[in-house]
Amino acid sequence: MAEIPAAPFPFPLDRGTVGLIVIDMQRDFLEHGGFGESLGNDVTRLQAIVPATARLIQGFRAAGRPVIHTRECHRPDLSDCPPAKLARGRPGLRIGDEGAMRRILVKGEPGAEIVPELFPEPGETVIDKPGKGAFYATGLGDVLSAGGITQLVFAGVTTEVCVQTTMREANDRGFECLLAEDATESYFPEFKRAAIEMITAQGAIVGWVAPVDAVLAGLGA
Ligand code: C5J
Repeated sequence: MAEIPAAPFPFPLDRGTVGLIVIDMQRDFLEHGGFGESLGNDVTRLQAIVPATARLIQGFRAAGRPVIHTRECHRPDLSDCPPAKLARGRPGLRIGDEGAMRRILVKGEPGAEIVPELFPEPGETVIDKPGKGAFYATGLGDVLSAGGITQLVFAGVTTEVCVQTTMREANDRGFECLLAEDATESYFPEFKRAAIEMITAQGAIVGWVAPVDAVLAGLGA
């Protein structure tokens, strides 16, 4: 056990049961010309966390702890995309439509893939998720229990949508959750700030927040 400096109070990192979950670091959200940018977002904000996220991933690999990646994407026939989700967004730029990186958020298309800098290594789990939360309609819960994981460090995008939703799902399932604050980002700085406040309020009501360096030091990486 290593106690790492965190907000709202130190996090008791268990090197034997902790895993890393990297949420939706996909080309369509991060790269110029992708879905995120086509909606008017500044993707450079998200690109800026790639180096810190890469260091975090390397630290978990070096410590021999699991790295789990997620991708928000749907089957080509969109049968796993509820009509209420499909109808959202800008007409012509919706899930399944043809975008600059082929069909938007469809499994197997270039835009749905993880950015090359953070690409999963062979043997690492990749969870394709139809929702914002990574537990909904996926095998994530089974993967974590099979791996004996009880603590999750979170990285990825966007802080207030898929990261926070998954953190809340994990918290409700009994996992101790810590968000790596410089390895997560939002298109909206005020939303990231607010999400971190929501997560850590009331004595870590959803979980803890700490910088990547503190997590790496705790891992002994
Ligand atoms: C969004 C995500 N924002 N990964 N997806 O639609 O946060």
